[in-house]
Amino acid sequence: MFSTSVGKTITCRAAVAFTPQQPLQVVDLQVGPPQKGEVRVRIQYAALCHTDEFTLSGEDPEGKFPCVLGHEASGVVESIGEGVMGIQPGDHIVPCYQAECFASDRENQTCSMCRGYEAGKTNLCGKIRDFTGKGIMKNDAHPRFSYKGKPIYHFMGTSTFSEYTVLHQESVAKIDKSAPLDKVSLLGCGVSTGLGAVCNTARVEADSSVAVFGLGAVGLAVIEGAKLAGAKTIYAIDKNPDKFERARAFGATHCLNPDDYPGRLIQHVLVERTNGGFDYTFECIGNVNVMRSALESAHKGWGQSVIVGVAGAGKEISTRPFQLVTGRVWKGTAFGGFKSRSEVPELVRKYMSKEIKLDEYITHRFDLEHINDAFDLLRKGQCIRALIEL
Ligand code: NAD
Ligand code: AHE
Ligand code: ZN
Repeated sequence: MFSTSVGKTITCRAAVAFTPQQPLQVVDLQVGPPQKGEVRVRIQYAALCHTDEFTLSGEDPEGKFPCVLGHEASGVVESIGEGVMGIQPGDHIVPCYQAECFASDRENQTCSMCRGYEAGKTNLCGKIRDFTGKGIMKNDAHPRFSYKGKPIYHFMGTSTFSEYTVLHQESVAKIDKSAPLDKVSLLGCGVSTGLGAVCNTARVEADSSVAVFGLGAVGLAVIEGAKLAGAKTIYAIDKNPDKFERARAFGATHCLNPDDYPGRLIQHVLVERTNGGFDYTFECIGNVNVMRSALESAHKGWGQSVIVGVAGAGKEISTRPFQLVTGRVWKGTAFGGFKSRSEVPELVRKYMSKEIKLDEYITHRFDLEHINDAFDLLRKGQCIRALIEL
């Protein structure tokens, strides 16, 4: 199907972020062939996550421009480089910004975080992270993208707002070919993150009480996960009341807008209303003040608060240490603690057997030429997941 392009540079349409805070430009981009350990993929669908908008805003200290954004997607393998194990042209895949390395041969050793005892402690992989953070590939420390002869950087090791992208094999989760590629693209970030924050990071138990701050796709997935875990009470908190109907449909038992309590700290309102606070709270916004509210809404003695949202450059969290001395636990999560390449295929299976939702998160669809309209909707809080069809 792709035989004519193998080993050659492909020219394709891609949305390039040339400078922060400016609309993406859809241009003809050159995508080089995959080198050793790399996989070139025809991206089929890419959703917008708040992290794409956050990076475009210039707030991410790691943001490197010009770049191709996008990290929540699905596609089909076009070609593979030398030494790639277990992935073939034609395979259906989900790119994984959070990599995972496997020991497949002597040359391809696992990193210390994916190996042995440590592997049970974290889903973070150290194999390619230094390179993906710099927007380049590990093999030669250069990007595979170029425009008018100048390099264009990768983003989060994925860069999915392009018809073709090149991934490290450590960032490729091979999935069931019968899964609908539009829906399962969401498992590359937001939905997996929210579900995993509940079941892996917090380990919410049946009958517990949960508060979710921020009702985008990530917050909704936390609600879905909390309902699946059997939580008795699920508070959904957002400043945009348009988000409440969907939150209730996902399983929220109470919805609350902090703006309805002027002059009061929302944690005080919540602690009062729940007779002491929640067993588990989740911040799904990226606002350090809300992170504090979420921590201080957790119950004295045992309440856990999980930071999921990504805060801008220079932002710091604070609370009175007494909040922790008196038993609250403050945690964070990346990709919901899931080991990407091993566990994304299992999440796909759960979707196929109707154990988890995906369709309900997709509110809009655009072609690549209209990707800036999707960014506008996200900024205005009018979409959950907008899918770009490539
Ligand atoms: P989103 O923009 O769709 O949703 C954010 C929600 O927060 C919106 O509904 C908005 O109205 C609400 N909100 C904003 N300010 C608020 C405030 N002060 N009080 C209450 N509600 C407020 O975003 P998303 O795609 O769901 O992502 C959520 C966050 O999670 C982002 O920060 C994103 O970068 C981060 N994220 C983290 C991970 C991870 O692995 N840790 C993965 C995916 C996304
Ligand atoms: N680069 C930023 C932080 C960005 C960040 O925290 N990213 C999340 C994923 S957001 C997905 O939508 C994450 O999982 N980070 C772990 C990692 O290894 O990147 C900064 O502040 O420097
Ligand atoms: Zn994301």
